[in-house]
Amino acid sequence: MKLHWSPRSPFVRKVMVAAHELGLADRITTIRTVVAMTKPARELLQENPLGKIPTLVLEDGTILYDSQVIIEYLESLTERKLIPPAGPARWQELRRHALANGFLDMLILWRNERERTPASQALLDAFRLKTDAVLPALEAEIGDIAAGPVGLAQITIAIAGAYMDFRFPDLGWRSRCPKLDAWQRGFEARPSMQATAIVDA
Ligand SMILES: N[C@@H](CCC(=O)N[C@@H](CS)C(=O)NCC(=O)O)C(=O)O
Repeated sequence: MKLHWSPRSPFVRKVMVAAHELGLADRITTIRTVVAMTKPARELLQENPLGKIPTLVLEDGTILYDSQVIIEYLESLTERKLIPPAGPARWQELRRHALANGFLDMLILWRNERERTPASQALLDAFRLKTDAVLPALEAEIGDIAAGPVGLAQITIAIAGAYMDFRFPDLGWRSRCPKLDAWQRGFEARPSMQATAIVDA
């Protein structure tokens, strides 16, 4: 299978970390695809009309996006699960994933906005206010989250943490969230994270 990929994309990294955790990384061929919200990649639009990466192309031509759908597909190829199949644990995992994933979406919008001239101060303020709500929420929950197996939520939280280090060092999230910081350090030592480090290339 082929994955539209970039070394800087946190959502691509999320998929690749999941693929490593599931033991499937060597079945994925990466295709370097350059995307930007202001410059849609025209060739990619034919496979994913949203023009976003990650986009996965299967051997039979089936196309899958977005990152959660791709991860659920990868999961279907293995016994190992990243999302509990049923019950309260499933809803908890999906809700925690939605928190981290929505946060990541917002960080990307924030980065775009702060590079725009003139930026909307109302949007910048709203992004900061939401970040000031999300970080304590993650800090409060990380103990319970860490007590469970590695899954979709843990992977996405770690990707959001690494993305903040990469694009928002000024947020100082690690000193604001000591429990999250300690957990992140442990998670970053996993081979799946080591094999997928973000490269600014
Ligand atoms: N919800 C999507 C988000 C993917 C996304 O935002 N990807 C960014 C790169 S990290 C992208 O392709 N941006 C180009 C664009 O929005 O036009 C997912 O989970 O896969």
